[in-house]
Amino acid sequence: MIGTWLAGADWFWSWYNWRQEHPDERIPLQAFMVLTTMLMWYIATIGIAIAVVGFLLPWSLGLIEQVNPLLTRTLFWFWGHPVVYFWLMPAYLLWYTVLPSLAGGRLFSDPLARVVFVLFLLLSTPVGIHHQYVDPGIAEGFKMIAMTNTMFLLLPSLLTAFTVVASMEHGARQRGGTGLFGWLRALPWRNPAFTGMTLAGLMFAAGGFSGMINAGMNINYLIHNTLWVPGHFHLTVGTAVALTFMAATYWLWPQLTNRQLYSRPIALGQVVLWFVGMALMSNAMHVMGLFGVPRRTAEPQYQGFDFVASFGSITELRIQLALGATLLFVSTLLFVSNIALSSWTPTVSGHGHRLPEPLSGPGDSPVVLDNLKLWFGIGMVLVVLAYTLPLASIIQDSGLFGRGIDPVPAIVETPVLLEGSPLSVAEPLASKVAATLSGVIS
Ligand SMILES: [Cu+2]
Repeated sequence: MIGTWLAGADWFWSWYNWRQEHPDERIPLQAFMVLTTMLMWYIATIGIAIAVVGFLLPWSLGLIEQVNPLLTRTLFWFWGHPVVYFWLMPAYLLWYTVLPSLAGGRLFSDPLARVVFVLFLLLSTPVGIHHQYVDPGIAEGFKMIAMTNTMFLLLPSLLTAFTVVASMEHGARQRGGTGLFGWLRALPWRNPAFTGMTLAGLMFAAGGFSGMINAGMNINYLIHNTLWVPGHFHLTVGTAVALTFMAATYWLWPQLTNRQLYSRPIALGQVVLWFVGMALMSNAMHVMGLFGVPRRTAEPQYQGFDFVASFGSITELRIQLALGATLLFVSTLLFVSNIALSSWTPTVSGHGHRLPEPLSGPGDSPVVLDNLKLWFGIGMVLVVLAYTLPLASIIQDSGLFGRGIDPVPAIVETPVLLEGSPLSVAEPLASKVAATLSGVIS
């Protein structure tokens, strides 16, 4: 993490020097995206730095006797949500600045892209408590605030979907595409970099929908700690980010090395295989999660997963998951070997790719968008608003180093009120869901 801080310091130093020579110019879009991403990261890492340096390291060195688990969890999730934006924002950078040009067009709107990155800087961090909806010891109201902030985060993602698709449509029409949807056929689907990034963006939309379920405070209880959650992040980080980076490698590699790609058809097959494999794997994970299959537990030691629902049996879903994972593994091998073999292809010059100017340039947006100090300040204020009271009440309840209230599973040891009640935890959730479903269907 200190490495990332230093890398960021280097980029800010470059920006500062550039600013001295260009006092009145707008920050180039890609540099703006890098700088806002790093500002977001500086805010986000405060939480994990305090957790590790202040509590976990002293604890592991024997300097303190115990930590307050709720406090360190909260500091962890302070960082644990925005860390996903540390991966996602570079993918967004590629979708905004490289994808339109691969599609044969130009970015639809530079100002909208800046607004999106500012929104990510502001809203990524004050939402971490949405990972703690079932943590005892945090008042419901604070969870509600985290949920509201999280729902606002949908805005930059929806803006991105609009801007990127509009840019692609512009590109397709430049290439002779016509009709309401007919322009889709005019896109360069044989280009692995284009197809990979586009499929990644498509899967990110699906990930956004399952993310809304995760973020909803009431509906989260249905999927919390089930296989649904890994299903969700295989769409976001596992595809939106990973597939975009692989696709971008196919674009960047020839420019960095002046060598051709070893095989473009293999590259194209690789990105499609990733998409298909992930569609199977994450679909199976989502559905299994809905039926209560836990995450992090390979073989649940209790019964109830052998029913047949409208989606098929758990065994079928497991086969689907395994098939998807196998395709992903093959896809990974194809990617790595294709890039490795590209180290020996003949060198060719003329690979440099200049990105075209946006249709609506930075001049169309207010200068205040480039005021990084202002956005950083507002971001800090939002974090203080979102976290001061929850952290204060956690510390007030059990102290900086107190063990805190007992964790939830204690309730299983004393099932006084649960005997025979419909909420009995002695019976697996899945059979409850199955029973409810069959009741609904019949
Ligand atoms: Cu999150």
